[in-house]
Amino acid sequence: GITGQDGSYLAELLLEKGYMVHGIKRRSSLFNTDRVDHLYQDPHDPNQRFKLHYGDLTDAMNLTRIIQETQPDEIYNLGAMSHVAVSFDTPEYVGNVDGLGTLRILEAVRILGLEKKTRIYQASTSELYGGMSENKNERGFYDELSPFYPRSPYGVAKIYGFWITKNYREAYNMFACNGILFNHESPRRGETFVTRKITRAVAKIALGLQEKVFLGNLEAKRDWGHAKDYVRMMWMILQAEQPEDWVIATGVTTKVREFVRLAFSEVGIEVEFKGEGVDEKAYVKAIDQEKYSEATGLRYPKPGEGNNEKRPAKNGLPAIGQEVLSVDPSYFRPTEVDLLIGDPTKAKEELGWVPEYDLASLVKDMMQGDVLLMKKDAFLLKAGHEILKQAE
Ligand code: NAP
Ligand code: F7E
Repeated sequence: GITGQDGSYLAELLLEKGYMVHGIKRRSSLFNTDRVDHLYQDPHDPNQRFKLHYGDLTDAMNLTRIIQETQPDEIYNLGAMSHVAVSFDTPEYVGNVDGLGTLRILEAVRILGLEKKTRIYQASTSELYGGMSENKNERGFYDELSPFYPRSPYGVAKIYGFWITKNYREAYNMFACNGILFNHESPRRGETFVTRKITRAVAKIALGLQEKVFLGNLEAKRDWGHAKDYVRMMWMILQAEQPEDWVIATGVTTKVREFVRLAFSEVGIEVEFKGEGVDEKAYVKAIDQEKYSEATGLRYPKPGEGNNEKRPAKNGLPAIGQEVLSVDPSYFRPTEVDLLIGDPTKAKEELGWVPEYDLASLVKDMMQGDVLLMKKDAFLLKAGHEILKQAE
């Protein structure tokens, strides 16, 4: 999973700590290493400390060979088809990669006789809880003892990964741990997860590159942290004295609707929501011109100069009254996880984990990243070039 969001941050962290990092990338018809290209090292460099191998979690022989060749001290299994909604479309594949893929790594380590040498981190997930309210602890959170009730093929596959990791720890005395991580985001988050979809769209709307965004369930609540904080904890889990399972979360839960509001606010745009259910929409209520200019580098026209009037905003700056969000039921899931909130007390008290980001600083970081990214598009368009139409 080195080419993914977490894999890229973890690779940076391990390199900083002096590790030799081996990662597995999948063969793809396009380059798929954008997130780690800045870490690339020439294989002819005698001091190479970052190396990518072709492989796949569905290929046991390939995994076994790579583990044999590299003899790792630590394995972080971050590889997965990680999109919950897509898992309803590709359930068998998800079972194979996210479930059996975990077994393939554990079994390879065992077959190669590396049980005592190699520590294993398994990327488990808050999706295991399924948001069942009766399963929260007495303080209203999910913790390491809360029962599981997965609500998607992704969650069901990951529960196999969780239990097979625990089983290999108990059966073969392996240092194999689950990190039960709640949602974590960043400027490198996959573009179709809700936070990144929002920050990309809001940046485009602010720059006049897009008129509105369509989302699904605005009522869903998630416990969102920053991926940088969470990969640090992955490393700490493998440095612990005993192999155990750990919940990593912020302990704060927020609705998707509120995330939208916060993202717009970062570029000085106040939005108001009107209507209910599938008819709910968001409109621009006010624009703080100073904040807008500071965030986008564009001057917002004064009243009377045109842009403050209600008008179709296509390829123009956002206007007061502009409809910037609609609900599209095609983004609803067959079964939804309504609310997630985690209790990271064990991680904080026993491993001394202290997250650096809260929700406000996470949204700021993501918005800054996406405004910068979309400004490149605006620049290209202005110069007469085409820009990619990447949306879902
Ligand atoms: P991500 O950005 O989707 O990255 C997933 C990684 O897995 C990518 O490198 C991907 O490769 C790789 N992968 C997918 N299928 C594979 C296969 N068949 N064989 C080998 N590699 C494969 O996910 P993330 O957000 O970094 O999350 C990392 C892990 O934590 C995942 O296991 C995820 O399920 C889990 N998790 C994530 C969160 C979260 O909020 N981010 C929370 C809890 C748990 P490509 O780049 O080629 O697609
Ligand atoms: O959805 C709602 C959606 O896709 C969050 C993965 O990293 O975290 C992630 O799974 C919520 C859901 O993440 C849209 O219905 C509304 O309630 O960003 P998401 P997720 O499903 O929580 C867990 C912990 C993982 O382990 C996973 O790997 O937002 N939502 N409208 C939407 N979601 C998406 N994607 N797109 C929408 O338009």
